[in-house]
Amino acid sequence: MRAPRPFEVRRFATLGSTNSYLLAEARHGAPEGLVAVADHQSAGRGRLGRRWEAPAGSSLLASVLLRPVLAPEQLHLCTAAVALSAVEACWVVAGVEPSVKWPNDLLVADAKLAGVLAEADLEGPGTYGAAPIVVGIGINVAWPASDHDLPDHLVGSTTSLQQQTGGPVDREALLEALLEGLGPRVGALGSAAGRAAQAADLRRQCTTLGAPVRVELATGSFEGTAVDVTDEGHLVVRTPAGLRTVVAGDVVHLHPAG
Ligand code: BT5
Repeated sequence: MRAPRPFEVRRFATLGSTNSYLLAEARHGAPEGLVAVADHQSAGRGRLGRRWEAPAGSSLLASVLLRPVLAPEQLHLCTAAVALSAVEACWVVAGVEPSVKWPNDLLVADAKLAGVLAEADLEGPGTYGAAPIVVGIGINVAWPASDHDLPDHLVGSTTSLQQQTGGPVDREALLEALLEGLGPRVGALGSAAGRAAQAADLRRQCTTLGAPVRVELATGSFEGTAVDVTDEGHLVVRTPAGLRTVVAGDVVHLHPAG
C-alpha cells in the first residue's frame, strides 16, 4: 500500500472555485496532497456547468489534489474516497450519517447535504498515472438553517448539518476529520485489495443500490433498478434489456407509486 501523503492546507477568504484554483496549481506541478479551502466561492461549480451555492462562511468548501496511479476507468474511486471520508467526518463531528447517492451526492433522507466534483486534467504535466485529479466537496454546515433560507429551486431538496443537529457544527473539526479519513483511503487506491475494500464501503453506504432509478446520459436516459457498484465504482442497473453499467451520468431516484 502506498503511504498517504501529508496534506498541505491553503486557506482563502474568497476564491472563484477551490477546484479551479487547484487545477491551475496542478498545471504548475503542485504535488498530491495540496488542499484548498475557501470561506466563500464567487463561482462555485457543480457538474456539467451547474452552480454550487453557499453563502460566505456557511459551508465547508474544500478541494484536494490527487495524483493517483489509476486507469481512467478507476478514477471514480477518487470521488468515492472523498465522499466516504466526508460521511465519516459528518458522523464523528456532528453525529449525522449521510448516505451516498451515486455518483456524487451525500444525502440525509432525500435531501442533499453535500456534493462532490472530481475533475481530471489528463493532459496535465507528468506521465499518465501521475495526472492530476482535483476532488472538491461542498458540505452545507450552517446553511440552510431552515427552508426559508433557500432559493425556490432548492427548497425541499437541501439540508445542512446544523438543520440536522439543531446546533452549530465546527467546520475546522469537520475538515480535520475528513482529511484524517482521506489519507488512508488515498493510500488504499494504490492496491487492488484497497480498491475492492473502498468499493465495498461505497456499496454499504450507497442509497442508490436497490432503488428504481432513471439514468440521464448525454445521449438520452433509461430506467431500471440499481443493483450493484463495481470495484471501479461504476453503477450497475438492471433494465428490461439486461444489465447496463454506468460510468458517468446523472441518477434520479424514482419513488415507487404510492
Ligand atoms: C455537485 O454537483 O453536487 C458538486 C458540488 C461540488 C461543490 C464543491 S465546493 C468546493 C469545490 N469547488 C467547486 O467549485 N466545486 C466543489 P451537481 O451534482 O451537478 O449538483 C449541482 C446542483 O445541486 C445544482 O444545480 C443545484 O440544484 C444543487 N445545489 C447547488 N448548491 C447546493 C447546495 N449548497 N446544497 C444542495 N444542493 C445544491
